[in-house]
Amino acid sequence: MHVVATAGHVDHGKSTLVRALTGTDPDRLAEEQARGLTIDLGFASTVLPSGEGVAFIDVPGHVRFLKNMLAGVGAVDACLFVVAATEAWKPQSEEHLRILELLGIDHGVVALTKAGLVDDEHLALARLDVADHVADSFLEGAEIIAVDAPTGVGTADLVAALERLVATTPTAIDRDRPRLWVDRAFAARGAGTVVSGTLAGGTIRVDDELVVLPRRRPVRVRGLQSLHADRTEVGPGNRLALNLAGIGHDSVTRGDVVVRPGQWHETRTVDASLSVLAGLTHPVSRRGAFVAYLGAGEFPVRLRVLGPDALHPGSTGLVRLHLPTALPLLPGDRYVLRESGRAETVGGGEVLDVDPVVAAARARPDRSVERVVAERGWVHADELERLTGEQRPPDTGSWVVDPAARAETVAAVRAAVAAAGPLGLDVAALDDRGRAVLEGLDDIVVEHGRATKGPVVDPLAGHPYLAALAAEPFTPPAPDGVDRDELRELVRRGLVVAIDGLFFTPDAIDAAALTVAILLAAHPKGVTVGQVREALGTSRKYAVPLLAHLDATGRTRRRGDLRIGGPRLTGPESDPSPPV
Ligand SMILES: Nc1nc2c(ncn2[C@@H]2O[C@H](COP(=O)(O)OP(=O)(O)OP(=O)(O)O)[C@@H](O)[C@H]2O)c(=O)[nH]1
Ligand SMILES: [Mg+2]
Repeated sequence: MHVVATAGHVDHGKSTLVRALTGTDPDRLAEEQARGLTIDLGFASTVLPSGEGVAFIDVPGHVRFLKNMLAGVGAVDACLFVVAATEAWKPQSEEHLRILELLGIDHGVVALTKAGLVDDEHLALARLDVADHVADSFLEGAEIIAVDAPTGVGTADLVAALERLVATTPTAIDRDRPRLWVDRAFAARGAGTVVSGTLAGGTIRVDDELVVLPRRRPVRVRGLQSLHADRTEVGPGNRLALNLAGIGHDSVTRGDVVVRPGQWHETRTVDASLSVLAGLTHPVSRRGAFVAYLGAGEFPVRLRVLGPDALHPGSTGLVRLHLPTALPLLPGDRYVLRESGRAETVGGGEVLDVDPVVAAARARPDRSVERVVAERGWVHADELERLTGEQRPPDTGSWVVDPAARAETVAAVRAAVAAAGPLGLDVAALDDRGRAVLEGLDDIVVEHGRATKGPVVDPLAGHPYLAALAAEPFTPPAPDGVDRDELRELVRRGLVVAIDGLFFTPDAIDAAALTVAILLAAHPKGVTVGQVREALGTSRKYAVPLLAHLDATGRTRRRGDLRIGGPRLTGPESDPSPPV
């Protein structure tokens, strides 16, 4: 289903057109019937020949009822823009177009009504006039269909244009986060409280436990209807009537919101963009009594311009809005701003931040999730979704953390572990963030609830050449097939010792030194290369360079053909030999 709102100046034929298209008179109030004037929103639907369902929200054109018009257009996909050929472009044609544009509606078709009351030349001029006025708006290039209700001329063309319109209008997105702004609430005989609205963001089912905001009244869905048919579930982008248990019809009103509990950040302060209408005759500053139209509601707001003191007509800036009650809002929600004192539409924009944490003097809101994270440093992933509508996987515990804030905590944890010394730091002494960071630190070991600095793990420690050397410590294999850079790095890190083009592990050299020490204990006058070679079970090819290395590192000394202990030789009882 697509939901299409009418728009246009008073008396231009919106309701007549809806009745012609659906067979239902959207003017349901007795007063509307008597005065031939739409006062409040009207609803009617039809199924197009293509099989697509279209629900119309018929809005009043009279400027006095503009707030009712605003309640109806907050969640629609597209518009049926009505201009009477007899009068052409009028003030509320302009105002409605601006409002739709501020609300981000970007699909529509234009009906040039009362075509039978003007001659062809006049009709052609009216068409040019309309095309002129919608240029540079979302309706630029939209189809303009001349219709005449009494004779039915043009109705079939309009139906065809509506089919093309709904075919090109994207269907509503299901984010599993349903939100229904209530545009009607009433008591239905035998059913109790019924609220209706245009559903966005997700599906609502019978028996769902929901909450009515801002009063936070828990309710249960007793039944639901769409297009007058009972349903067990209704998805986003549909008109929906909810029969609610748990609330009296006088406790819920237009502008209230029905949502799932726990899915929304309820806010009384938002940062938003504000595009000031070019036709305004004065700048917008904090002075003035403003009303914001959000969803189907009308809320008196206090406003502060962020940055400059005032925003000039035709410009776009940033504002902070203070609401009278907490509402379930998300970045991307659109609003229209009116000044109640002057009864004029000032402009409107997009919610950018539903929980500003930076002081107004410094706040520079935008839609970026990274900004929200950076301004907080640490934010729980589920909270971040409530604040932005976006899902980001947590990177530290259950948090999404700004890199700078994480680095700060990592440094603090490392310092605390270092200060705790060899006994280690009691992990319970860290806060949740510190513990979450600890889990990701490779250089810190947690045992029995205490964190200590762990051994430095060398990424090359598991290198296969090391294993090959360890298997044959005194007849070490040549480094065939070992990457030259890796070999150089193994040597640089001391994992491998290079001696005259041969490679040994440091353990092999220590073991050779120990073997020499043991031999010397039995032969205090000295040992020959042959004795050492035999003791190590190797050949001269390896024994000679090994002994040369022991000489060079002070563990043995040459005396003629013999080796005696050097100053650094460690004996079998691990007593250093006395210097000779
Ligand atoms: N001749 C002719 N009269 C029309 C046509 N469309 C509407 N009218 C008449 O114009 C008058 C106003 O029509 P509505 O449909 O009530 O106009 P509206 O735009 O809904 O008016 P508001 O809701 O008050 O803004 C009624 O008397 C209609 O009969 C048309 O195409 N041709
Ligand atoms: Mg009407």
